[in-house]
Amino acid sequence: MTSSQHTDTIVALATAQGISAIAVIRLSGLDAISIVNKVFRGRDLEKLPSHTAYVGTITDGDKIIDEVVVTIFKEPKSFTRENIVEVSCHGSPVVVKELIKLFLKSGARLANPGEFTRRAFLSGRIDLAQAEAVADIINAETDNARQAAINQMRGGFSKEINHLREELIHFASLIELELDFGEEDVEFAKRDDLRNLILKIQSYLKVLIDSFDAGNVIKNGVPTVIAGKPNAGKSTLLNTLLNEERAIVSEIAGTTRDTIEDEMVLGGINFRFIDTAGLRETDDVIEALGVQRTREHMQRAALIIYLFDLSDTTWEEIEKEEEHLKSLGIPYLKVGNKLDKANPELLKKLENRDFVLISAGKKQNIQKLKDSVLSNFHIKHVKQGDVMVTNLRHYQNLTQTFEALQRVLDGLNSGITGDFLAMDIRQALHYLGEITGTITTEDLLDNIFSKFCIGK
Ligand SMILES: Nc1nc2c(ncn2[C@@H]2O[C@H](COP(=O)(O)OP(=O)(O)O)[C@@H](O)[C@H]2O)c(=O)[nH]1
Ligand SMILES: [Mg+2]
Repeated sequence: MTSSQHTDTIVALATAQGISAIAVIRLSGLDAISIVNKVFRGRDLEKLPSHTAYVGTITDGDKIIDEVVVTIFKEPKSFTRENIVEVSCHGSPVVVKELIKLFLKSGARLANPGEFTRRAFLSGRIDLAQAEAVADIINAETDNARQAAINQMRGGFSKEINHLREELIHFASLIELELDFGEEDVEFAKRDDLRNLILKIQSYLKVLIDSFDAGNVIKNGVPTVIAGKPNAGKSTLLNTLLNEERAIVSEIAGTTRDTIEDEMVLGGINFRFIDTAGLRETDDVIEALGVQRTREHMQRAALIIYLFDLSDTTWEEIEKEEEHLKSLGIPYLKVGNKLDKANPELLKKLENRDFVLISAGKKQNIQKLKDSVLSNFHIKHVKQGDVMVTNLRHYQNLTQTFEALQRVLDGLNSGITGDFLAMDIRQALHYLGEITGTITTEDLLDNIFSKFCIGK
C-alpha cells in the first residue's frame, strides 16, 4: 500500500488541550506542505528539504495569528509515510483554534480519533500490534507499563509471529495442493514436519499467553478491594495508603455507601484501591445497594484486603469470614486493624498466623501491609526487549490460534483427511494474522482506532 491511497490532508492538535508553553498542530496528507505554505510567511516550504524546521508567521490575510516553527517531513520518510507538517505555536487554546480554522479553510479536514496512527498502519509503516502500542505508550501510568509498550512498538512479537505464520502458510498451501490432486494418493506436506512446526509454534505461543497475566497487571494495574464489616476502618486505611483524606471516616457504621477508588504505584505496579461499603445486613436501601456493589467488586478484584476490627471481632467471626473469602477463589490478605486498641485475647490467638496487624488510624505497620500486598504480585522489572502480551485482543487471538493448532495436532494424530487439516490451519492463520493486521476488517480497525484520541 502506498500513501497515494489517502489523498486528503488531515489536521489535529497533537498536544494536550489547554494552556501550555507550546502546542503542536499536525497535518498529514498529500497537500500538508502546500496547505501550510499558503498561510506561512517566511520561506517557500515547498522548496525545502525534508526533516528541517523554520521560523515564520502564520497569517490570515493581513492578520498575523502567531509566530510559529514549522517542521517538514516529506513522504515517505514520516510517521504516516505521507507529507507531514508539524506547526509548533504558542500554547494558547485561542491560537490553536484560529490556526486549525485557517488550515481547514485552506483545504485540510479534521482528523478522526487515531487517524494518524491508522494511516501509519495502512501505509505499512507499522503493524497493528505496534499501532496499538502507540496508544499504550501515551496512556502508560508507570515506568513498567511504558517499557512494555515501547518494546511492543519496536516490534515486540510481531516479527516472530509473521515468521511463524509464513512457515504455516507454506504447509497450508502444500496440503491444499494435495487436495487438488483429489483421488490420487499424494502427500506433499510431510506430516512429521508439520507436527514439529506446530509444536514449535505452540511453545512460542504458550510463552506469550503465559506472559499476559503479568502484562495485564503492568498495563492496567491491580484492582484491590478493601472489604470488611462496617467500622473496621476501611476508609481510614484508604486515606492512610493514599496519604490524603479521600474517603469520609466516621464512627457511624454504614458511612461509606458507594465505592471510592484511587490509584497508587507500589513497586512499579499501579494499584487501584477500592474502598467499599461495609458488609452487613441492612434495611437502608441505599446502603444495601452499596453492599451489593461491594460484593460485585470483590468478585472482580485481583486482590482483596479484608479488614477485621481487632477491638470488636470474635474468633468465630474470623473463621466464618475466611470460609467465605476462600470460596471466592480470589487472592486475599487478612488484615487486623486497630492494633492500638486490640483485644489482647484475640491478639494472642492471631500470633504466628497469616495476619497482617496494623493500625490504619495511627499509621502503624503500613509498610508491612504494602509489602504483603506487593508479595502477591511477583512482577519483575520490565527490561528493554522483554516480549510480553499486555493487550486483551492479542491475548484472545493467541489463545484461539493455540486452540486451532491443537485441533490440527489432534487431527494429525487421528489421521483425519487433508481438507479438515487445511481448515484448521487456515483458522490458525486467520487468528494469527489479525494480531499484526495482515488480516483486517474495517470493523476491527474502527474498533481499535476509535479508542484513540483525536491527534494520535
Ligand atoms: N483506635 C483506632 N480507631 C480507628 C483505626 N482505624 C479506624 N478507626 C476508627 O474507626 C471508625 C471507623 O472508621 P472508618 O474508616 O470509617 O471505617 P469503615 O466503615 O470500615 O470505612 C472511625 O471512628 C475511625 O476513626 C485505628 O487504627 N485505631
Ligand atoms: Mg467507610
